[in-house]
Amino acid sequence: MPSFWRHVNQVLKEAEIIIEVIDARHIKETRNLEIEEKITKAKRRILYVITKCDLVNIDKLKKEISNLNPVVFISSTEKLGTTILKKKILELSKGEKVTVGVVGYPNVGKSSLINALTGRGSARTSSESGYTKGLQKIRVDGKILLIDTPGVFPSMEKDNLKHGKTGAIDYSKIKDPELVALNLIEEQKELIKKHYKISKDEGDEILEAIALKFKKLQKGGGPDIDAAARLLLKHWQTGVITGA
Ligand SMILES: Nc1nc2c(ncn2[C@@H]2O[C@H](COP(=O)(O)OP(=O)(O)OP(=O)(O)O)[C@@H](O)[C@H]2O)c(=O)[nH]1
Ligand SMILES: [Mg+2]
Repeated sequence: MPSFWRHVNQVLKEAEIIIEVIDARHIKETRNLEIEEKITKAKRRILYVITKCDLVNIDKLKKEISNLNPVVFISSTEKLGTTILKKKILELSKGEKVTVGVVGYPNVGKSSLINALTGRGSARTSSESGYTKGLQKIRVDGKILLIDTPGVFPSMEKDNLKHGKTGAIDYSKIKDPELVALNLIEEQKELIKKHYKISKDEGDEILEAIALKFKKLQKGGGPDIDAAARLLLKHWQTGVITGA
């Protein structure tokens, strides 16, 4: 069994409530239905936490996902929603002491969420995906104990496009940045054009304009599309481009 499933199974054993952390910019893509099924089978309570809400229009988002329940909206960087989340956890535990597992795709913001809850840098974070390696237990207060976990994909999922877009695969490690970047541009065209102040409409023209803007040039002086694509993915993954 791959080690990440061992971790997930361990957390399912120890925690009464499981928080599934989901990226507000990629709700569908960062929901892990396989883990959700395991949570249900283990008869654990699931609590959906939508994070990175500082990067989206929250009112629009709330309308889009009225189907997730119970759900809490968070921004770890701006420490928004943390009090509501603690309240929700205690509501689910009926005020009793509780252990809460924090699971989700790589790089969605699990460790940052834990730090926002404790108010300390207790869980180590990084913009690099796959940063958290083992389980780490972190106490929030007398009642709530959290378990940080390494990010997991559904076991059969090999979707490089999606993983590159969501940051589950780090921008520095994406094999075909141009393809992933073009896909992201198709999905977020207006946001990206606005961010870089580009008026072009075609994906390849937009990448070219980014290359010129940031002086990503080949030896001959032409635009380095590969480098521009990687830069766009870096900006997207690290939250430089915001739709809030
Ligand atoms: N804008 C914004 N960025 C965030 C937020 N939460 C996390 N991030 C960023 O997302 C990246 C990943 O955060 P982590 O907390 O390390 O994510 P993780 O899910 O623990 O990642 P792994 O351990 O690698 O699976 C970091 O660059 C964080 O700064 C948030 O609420 N808003
Ligand atoms: Mg982590």
